[in-house]
Amino acid sequence: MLKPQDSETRDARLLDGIWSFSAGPSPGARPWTAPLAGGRDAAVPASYNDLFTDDATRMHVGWVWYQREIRIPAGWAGQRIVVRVDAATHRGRVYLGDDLVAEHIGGYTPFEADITDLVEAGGTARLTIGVDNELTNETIPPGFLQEDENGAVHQKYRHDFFNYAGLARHVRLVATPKERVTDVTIVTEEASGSAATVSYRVDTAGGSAVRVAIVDEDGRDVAHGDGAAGTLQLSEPRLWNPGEGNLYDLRVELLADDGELVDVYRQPFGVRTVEVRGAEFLINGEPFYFRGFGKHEDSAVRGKGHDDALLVHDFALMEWSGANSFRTSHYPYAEEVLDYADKHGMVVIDETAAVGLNLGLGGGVHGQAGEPAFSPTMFNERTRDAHAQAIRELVARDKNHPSVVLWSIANEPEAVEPAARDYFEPLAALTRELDPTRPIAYVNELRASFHNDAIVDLFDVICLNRYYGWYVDNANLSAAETRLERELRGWEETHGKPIIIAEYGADTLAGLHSVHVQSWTEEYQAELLDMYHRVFDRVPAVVGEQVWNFADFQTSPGIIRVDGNKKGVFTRDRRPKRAAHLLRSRWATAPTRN
Ligand code: GCB
Repeated sequence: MLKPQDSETRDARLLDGIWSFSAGPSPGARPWTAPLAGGRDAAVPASYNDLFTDDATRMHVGWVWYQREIRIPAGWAGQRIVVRVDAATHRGRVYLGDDLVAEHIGGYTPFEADITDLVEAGGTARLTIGVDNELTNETIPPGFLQEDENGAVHQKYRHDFFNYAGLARHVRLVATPKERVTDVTIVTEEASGSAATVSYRVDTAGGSAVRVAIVDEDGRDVAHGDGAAGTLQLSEPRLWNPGEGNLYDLRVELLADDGELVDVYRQPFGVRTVEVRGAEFLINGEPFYFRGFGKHEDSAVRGKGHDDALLVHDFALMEWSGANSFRTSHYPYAEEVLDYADKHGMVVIDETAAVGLNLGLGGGVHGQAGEPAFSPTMFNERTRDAHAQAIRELVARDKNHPSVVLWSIANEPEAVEPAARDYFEPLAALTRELDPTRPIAYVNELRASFHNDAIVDLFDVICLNRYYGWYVDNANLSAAETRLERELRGWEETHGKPIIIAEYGADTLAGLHSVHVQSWTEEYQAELLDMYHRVFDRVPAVVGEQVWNFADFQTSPGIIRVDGNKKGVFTRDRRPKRAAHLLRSRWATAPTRN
């Protein structure tokens, strides 16, 4: 799905702002057929949960409704007109007037509703978007409903971040020609300092001829081609590299028989290759070492609401700390985040929302698994179908981003049960089929180790989340160091693949200090990270370290979290803890690549 853009033939208008909002009416009440009863104001984009003061809205389970008037510009007559929703978490329905025009399941990928035949240029219409936040064992991510003593129903889930919901990203009104570019796929190969091959494929609606050109950053056309698919040669390309966000546009033009311009779309791309060779991760043929963070889309008031100011600031802090990469833990982030990563040469591990497919973990903490995770009554074929769809939509959305170098198809699933293999084998194969150019991974948790992980051989890179010194050997860093090194050497010897430590860290209360070895203090977090770094430097197969987490973030309430997870090296309002300075002294002096 192409990201909307303005061009000579296209127009995209943000519908951000204040919408009328109501939590609660079920679809049976048909709330879209009239102005929302009892509607109050809500901001888009933002999760709705923290906008208000009442717990009923914050902890609401089920449908909420957003509504506003839209006006179709008079100049859009004859165009194809759609409403584009960047994300509706976790299920969205779009109504124009009384008509259902789109439905989508999956909370972090975009969808659109074609309203061409329902609107008139210059006219107005009532737009209502219903959003359902319910999670079941057949959704991605999964969750379950629990009824309490008083009959009240609560949403429960096994992932460690608050179930923020609503319209947290942009909504747009978009006009394109009816004959149009519908998709663009770009693959760069054999990149070297002196030449690159750029293969492209353009999908279209209508029979117009396709003409393409590669446009460099100075706006010059540097290569041309004709036809819906082909290969272009680029001499002396400026490679996209970690720390060097060199980008080109593929300008795609559709031409009528008489040569008239029917549609124009500019697809940004970077020239780079990615490869796993032995225990190395190569970008443009050179070993790359990941330094950075697991992140969240999370901030006060907005919840998961996309915010350009926060985006710019988070990247500034990552660059300050010397990070060259991050993981979109634990769901696809807003498209603007990946655009910015492309432009700033930030390397991305792109993850689906498949988090919590594990009965032995609750919010990152080990519990007792009483029943198998992958079974007809728990995570089953329908869960896998939803997971496959999440992978399809992620790859379709993000395939052209040079920053994305690795797909992570799940975080911490149950990986010891034999049934996990039946579940993951087709998903790994699907990911490779959808994108043969990037390596794939799943992110592993402690209980599946190098000797009993039943799925790791399906993947190219070993991504490990490890909490020695926190959940295991808390306040005993020397025991933690021994265990960590022993385990990493086990992975190295058994599998011979590159290892990225995708999470390591400690909860830390900003402002808490001690001269003693005391968990939760700023000193302990810094010492723990320092210990991990010593071990990483001794194990050659370790090709990356991503600290958990970039910043403190909100979780569901519970006895192991104090107003959320405090493993951030920055606080939720982005002030550095002591560990941030430690990372800066380790990372900011290292070369961007190694
Ligand atoms: C994990 C999870 C992450 C949690 C983290 C923790 O392993 O992947 O989502 O937040 O542990 O802090 O417990």
